[in-house]
Amino acid sequence: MSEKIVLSSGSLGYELFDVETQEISLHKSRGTISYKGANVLIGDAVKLDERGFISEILPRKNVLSRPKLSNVDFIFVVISYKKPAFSSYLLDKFLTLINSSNIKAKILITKVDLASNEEFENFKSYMSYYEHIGYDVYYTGKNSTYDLLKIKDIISEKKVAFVGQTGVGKSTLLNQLCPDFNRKIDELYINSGRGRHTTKEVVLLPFNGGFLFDTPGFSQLELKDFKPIDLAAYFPGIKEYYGKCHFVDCLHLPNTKGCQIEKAILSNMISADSYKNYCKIYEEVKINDIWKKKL
Ligand SMILES: Nc1nc2c(ncn2[C@@H]2O[C@H](COP(=O)(O)OP(=O)(O)OP(=O)(O)O)[C@@H](O)[C@H]2O)c(=O)[nH]1
Ligand SMILES: [Mg+2]
Ligand SMILES: [Zn+2]
Repeated sequence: MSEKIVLSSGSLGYELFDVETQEISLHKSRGTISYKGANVLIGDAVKLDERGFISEILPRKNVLSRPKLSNVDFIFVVISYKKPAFSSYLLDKFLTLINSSNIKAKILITKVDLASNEEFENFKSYMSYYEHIGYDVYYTGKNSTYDLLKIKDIISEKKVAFVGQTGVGKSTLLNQLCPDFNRKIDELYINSGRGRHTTKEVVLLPFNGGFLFDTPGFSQLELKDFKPIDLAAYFPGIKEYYGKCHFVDCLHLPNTKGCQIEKAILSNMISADSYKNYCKIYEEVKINDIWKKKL
């Protein structure tokens, strides 16, 4: 029997896509099946038994822990220029999480139509730092195609996930790429500080010989399983210096003797903004770690 890819999950079972016939069908799993401790994930390749039950999860190429999905070729971290306001802190945090899963990330800035020409030019030059440290940056917005065609080109025949804060326009972008997706989109609601998610579950959409993941946005992102000492190994721009400081247990905090990071900031190789984010996220990870040890 040919391989099937898990597109979505619901009360009736899993929607599976047959790679050979391109047909979609609904199947349940026989009992609880798992691979390396995780049950069926959207993106998994699975096998069916003779009665049509999912009986095996094939080895995964990778897994992203939040949102939970598997087997991506790369991930677009989606951040809006405005509404919600661009935050390099969130961007750095998300890139760190993806780097720790050993998945390639690209950056996608939405809603650039809300910037004046001058603001857009300034913003692009701010984002050139991220290009400099190895991330491709793409722009989209309403009323113009911006980088939409380039995006269409690089996602063809690939498995690509769009992840990011709620309301940044992930589902809108998927509809721009393919109106037939008919993804539900909504205004961003802020009720007592918490965003309301329009997309509720991870789904995989077949597209141009590949697949696209639409994912629910988050309102808060925690790096739960990180050790403070390891943060630098995954942090964008800083990871390249990991292990190069004078002391092997260097935490790269301000005024640390022999720290290469400080030197790199002085020579503009690491941005001061990103370093501020590193210090802030370091404190969060440290507090999380202390709580974990107490539990
Ligand atoms: N001006 C402008 N508005 C946009 C753009 N993209 C999306 N929006 C608006 O932003 C709001 C949220 O869009 P969604 O596509 O639902 O956002 P999402 O990221 O899928 O949100 P969740 O599903 O909750 O994670 C909607 O009102 C969209 O019309 C854009 O490029 N420019
Ligand atoms: Mg959505
Ligand atoms: Zn250091």
